[in-house]
Amino acid sequence: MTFSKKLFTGTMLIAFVSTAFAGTLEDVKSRGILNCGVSEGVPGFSNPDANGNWAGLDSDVCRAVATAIFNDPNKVNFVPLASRQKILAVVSGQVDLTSRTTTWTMKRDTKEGVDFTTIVFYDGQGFMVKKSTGVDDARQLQGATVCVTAGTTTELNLADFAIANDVKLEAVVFEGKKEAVNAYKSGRCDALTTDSSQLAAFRTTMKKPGDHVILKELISKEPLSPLVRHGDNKWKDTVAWVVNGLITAEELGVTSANASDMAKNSKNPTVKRLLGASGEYGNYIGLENDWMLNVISTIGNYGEIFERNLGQGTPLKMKRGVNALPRDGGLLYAPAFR
Ligand SMILES: N[C@@H](CCC(=O)N[C@@H](CS)C(=O)NCC(=O)O)C(=O)O
Repeated sequence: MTFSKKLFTGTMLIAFVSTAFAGTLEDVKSRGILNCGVSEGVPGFSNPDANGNWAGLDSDVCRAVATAIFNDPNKVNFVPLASRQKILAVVSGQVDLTSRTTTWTMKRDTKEGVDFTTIVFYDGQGFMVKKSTGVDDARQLQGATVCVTAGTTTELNLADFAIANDVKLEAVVFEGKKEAVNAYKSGRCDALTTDSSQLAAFRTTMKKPGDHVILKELISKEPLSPLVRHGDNKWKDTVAWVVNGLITAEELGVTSANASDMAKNSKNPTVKRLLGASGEYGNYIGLENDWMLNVISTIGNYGEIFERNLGQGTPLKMKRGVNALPRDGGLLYAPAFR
């Protein structure tokens, strides 16, 4: 046995309520606001700023969906969810969608009552350690204590990693990320593990970020995707095609600055479809035809969202890497907009 685990706080989620639902899109329209599940605070993804406004790539996906429906980015009720709640909140109808660093896995997709929409960020699980330890490879963590959050793929991958590499690790499991990060900060654990992008985000909150290193090796695939309740295909289409539209806009060079001009003047047939100047593409998903024009004018394309929240001008200074378009060497690829 190479892996042991301690559960620190034990509140388990109680059975979920099953409710009768109309179509989610119709519910959202008649409610007049989108209930969007986000994290409890991950800089760059979903994090309340000093004024309590949610900022980040995941929060911007919520705003993009609201703008597609209402032409108003403020028609979002942000619902902070701990990791354990992110699936249940969608299944029970507490939120219309969860946009919260959630990995698309087969079990979640097939057994847990949710559907994933489209990948917004390609991530992988990593480790952060204090520089002073001299550790530069996860296999050197022999005998280490590792802080981790409950209800995550992280917890499962850590166990797999220990078994596959015959590394003896002690997982110290916390209900919330705050507790896990604070435990690492206080020296309770030798390492902290989660999605590598989140480690980069949490490092910015350390007293001396330079004292901590994120090990290069990634031990898992974490394709992050917004998720909706299983079985409402129309709503799934709506959310998926808003994100696909953000990626397509970047491919086509449509930005917040030029979208309205391109809607009027572009001769490119794909641009015209995207911006509602030709075809009925908005109507296909129950929206107005200028849905993406409104989204891009207000929120920007995927590249603008990435740079604003995660890019070089932010404390995270993240490179696009695999989250670049294929023409720039990345994996971010939307299905065809036609
Ligand atoms: N991508 C993984 C991990 C997601 C995750 O969000 N993990 C922790 C990181 S410590 C977390 O809960 N972060 C944000 C929060 O608690 O609000 C999953 O889908 O399970």
